[in-house]
Amino acid sequence: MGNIKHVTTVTPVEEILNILDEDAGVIIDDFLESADLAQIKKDLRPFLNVTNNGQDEFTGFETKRVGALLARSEKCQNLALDPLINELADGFLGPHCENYQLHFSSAIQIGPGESSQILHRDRGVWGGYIPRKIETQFSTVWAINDFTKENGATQVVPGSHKWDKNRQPQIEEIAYAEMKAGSVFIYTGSVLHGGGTNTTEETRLGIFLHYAPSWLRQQENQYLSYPPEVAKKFTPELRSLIGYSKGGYVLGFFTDPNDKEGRLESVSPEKLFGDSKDKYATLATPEKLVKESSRK
Ligand SMILES: O=C(O)CCC(=O)C(=O)O
Ligand SMILES: [Fe+2]
Repeated sequence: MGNIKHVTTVTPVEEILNILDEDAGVIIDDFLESADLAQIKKDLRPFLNVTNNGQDEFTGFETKRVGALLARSEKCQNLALDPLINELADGFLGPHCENYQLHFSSAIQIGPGESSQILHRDRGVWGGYIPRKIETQFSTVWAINDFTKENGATQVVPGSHKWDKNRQPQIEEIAYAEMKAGSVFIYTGSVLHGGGTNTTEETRLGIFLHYAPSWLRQQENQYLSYPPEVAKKFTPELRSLIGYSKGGYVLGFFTDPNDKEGRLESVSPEKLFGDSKDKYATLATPEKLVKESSRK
């Protein structure tokens, strides 16, 4: 069976990033306290209870998915903003972008009797796979209960982010993200993976929070999941992470169509919330931008 390396919350960031480069998957053990897990379950239970199973093989006929997690669980906000995770996301995505953003949030509950999800590469959302130099997705899967091979632990093929497109894994190359509740599995956009088969009587619950460079379309539309009236209750840091910020000097600016005073004309979305912070306003000028781009 393929093998996923395990590290701890005190393993140096560089070491974890090196494992990700090599294997495209790693587990950080014992991250969350049991009180956090109980609270997350409590927060999400009402939504999971009323959500239907998936409608096709990919989403799983015995699998429930609940999104907009930041609006539904304060603990999930903490997960999205966790300093170690963000240090890793920054180390991983940072070389390819000025800013990264939250790309996707989903509680995925695999129920009894679910069969394996097809192995896939998440980066398929941006078009087919060809081995590329830039990895554009940093994904976290927080185990809310124990993940076991029997209850549907995520299958992953370590190292498959470097494979030719048509190479298929042998059974023994497939690993399972088996981990204790409170641990987090990190994987990246080009690695083959998929939900596992659940042969038990229990459900498997994971919180999926994915990050991507701010120059890419987000999988879960963050502006509709958290429209301004929801986002105004978030901290500026969280709003910025979901995309109410600029991703570069002129990337993602905002104009208020009702503004008759020129107050919110071509500004950073942060201004919508009365926060005038815009690091690009001082860091970049049109002249500098032209100079920078002509250098490339
Ligand atoms: O549930 C899982 O373990 C994996 C789900 C997944 O990879 C997906 O839906 O893209
Ligand atoms: Fe996936």
